[in-house]
Amino acid sequence: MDEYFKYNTAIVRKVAKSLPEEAQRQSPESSPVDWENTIKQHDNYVNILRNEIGLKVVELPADEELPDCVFVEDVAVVIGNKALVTTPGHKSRQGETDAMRKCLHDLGLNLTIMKDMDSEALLDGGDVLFTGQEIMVGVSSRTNRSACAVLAQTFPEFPVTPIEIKSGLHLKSFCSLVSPGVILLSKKTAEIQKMGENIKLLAKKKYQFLEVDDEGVSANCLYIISEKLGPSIVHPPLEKYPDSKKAYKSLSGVRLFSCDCSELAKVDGALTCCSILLTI
Ligand code: CIR
Repeated sequence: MDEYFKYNTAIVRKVAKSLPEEAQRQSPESSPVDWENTIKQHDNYVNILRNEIGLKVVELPADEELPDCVFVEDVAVVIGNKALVTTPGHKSRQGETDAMRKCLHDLGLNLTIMKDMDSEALLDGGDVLFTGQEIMVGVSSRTNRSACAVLAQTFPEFPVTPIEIKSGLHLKSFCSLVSPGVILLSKKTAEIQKMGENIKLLAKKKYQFLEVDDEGVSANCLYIISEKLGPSIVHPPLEKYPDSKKAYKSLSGVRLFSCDCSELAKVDGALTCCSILLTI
């Protein structure tokens, strides 16, 4: 199972200058995104992937017409040498796929384009939790059941398990993989707990669940096995999340990297959103 997480390349995309303004326009009540700090935090994220963990980083330029383009995770699902370019669930994000499609093609991945398979299918990669044995898919305001069928056709070697998302943006807004076979789950609210129970109930493979009584974002992390370091986890700063701190520290033989993504979190971004990890 480990082989699916032995990453050597990360695709990231620069933050568009239009992001803070667009975020403010869409939700004037939310706290404003600080542009300078966003860039600093994103640079640090890229630095951890490249210089600490030792991945090759392919950095796509921003497109000012696409304010959310930094969230590359949503536009492709990659497992091994196969890539599915999604049709993101929000219209404003669908233009982001062009650059990703070209990039994945240039890197030599075996491409499937979702809209060519089913024009009704909608999928944000933030709704996809690949465990190495199974593909869990959040059926959310961004992702529909047709997308589950396309995933099953594209990756027939893995069972696809739909999970209803009733609160928050995506499946990975409250959970992620912390090592093969171990899923970290927030249980902060009754709605989140219910979704977590569904994951446990519907999972087709056996997992260990680490449950934390912290915000969903604390459970969103990157699990990477690199040639340079072996297993590493990039997680949010844990001062505010004592339960998650305990959970991450309980994992043995893993290097932990704290990475602050608080500016992008104001627009529902988490750590997994900002990269696509490749084993090729
Ligand atoms: C959106 O609403 O699409 C963006 N503001 C946030 C996307 C975050 N992506 C992710 O969690 N995978």
